[in-house]
Amino acid sequence: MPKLVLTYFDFDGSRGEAARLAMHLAGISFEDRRIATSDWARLRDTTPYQSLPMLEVDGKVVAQSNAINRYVGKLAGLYPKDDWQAALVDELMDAVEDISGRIGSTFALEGEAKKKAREALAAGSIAHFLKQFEARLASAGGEWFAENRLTVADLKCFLWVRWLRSGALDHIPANLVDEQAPLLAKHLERVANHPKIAAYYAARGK
Ligand SMILES: N[C@@H](CCC(=O)N[C@@H](CS)C(=O)NCC(=O)O)C(=O)O
Repeated sequence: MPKLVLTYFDFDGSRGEAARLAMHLAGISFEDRRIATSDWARLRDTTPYQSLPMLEVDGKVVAQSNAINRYVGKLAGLYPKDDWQAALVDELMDAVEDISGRIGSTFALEGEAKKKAREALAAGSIAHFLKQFEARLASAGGEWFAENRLTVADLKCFLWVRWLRSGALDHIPANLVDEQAPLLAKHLERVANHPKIAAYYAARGK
């Protein structure tokens, strides 16, 4: 196994977390380098695209969360070998990036402008993506997004849905997931209750 160092911000979610979970699930040892947001300005230009996560593999660097998820997913046995199943995993992970980016663009807004943008997203793109993810899940058998087993796609979706459902996003109702996509809410519980994932967050006090 190569020497792995995953660099991401010091929180238990978003773009760096699926790779952490995948390595944890597979028992792959890695350095979990968590950086303080106060250090970010200094580190920004040392990363390939001025963003995190990034993964060092025997001293070489790869960036972009989904590239990292695929690479780590292969090491962890959580990425399909079958090309079609792999394409389903890729589709889901890229779609989560699309909708996360749309939500992310509202962070720069304030006051009424933020409220309007978030309410429009909740009623529009977020509702649409939730229903689409649910349809994809249903067509893959209802439990997992590909291969009838947990893959990095399930981890990526779980983290996004958990974020939406946490109520952390002003003007986006925490009950949107349950209202729009009950199958996805069940999927979240399925992933959260995976014994190793539940134990991981319990150990982190989350
Ligand atoms: N497409 C990139 C997006 C990366 C990204 O925007 N990461 C955020 C953290 S989740 C970041 O680095 N923000 C700091 C900044 O943009 O200055 C990926 O999937 O890795």
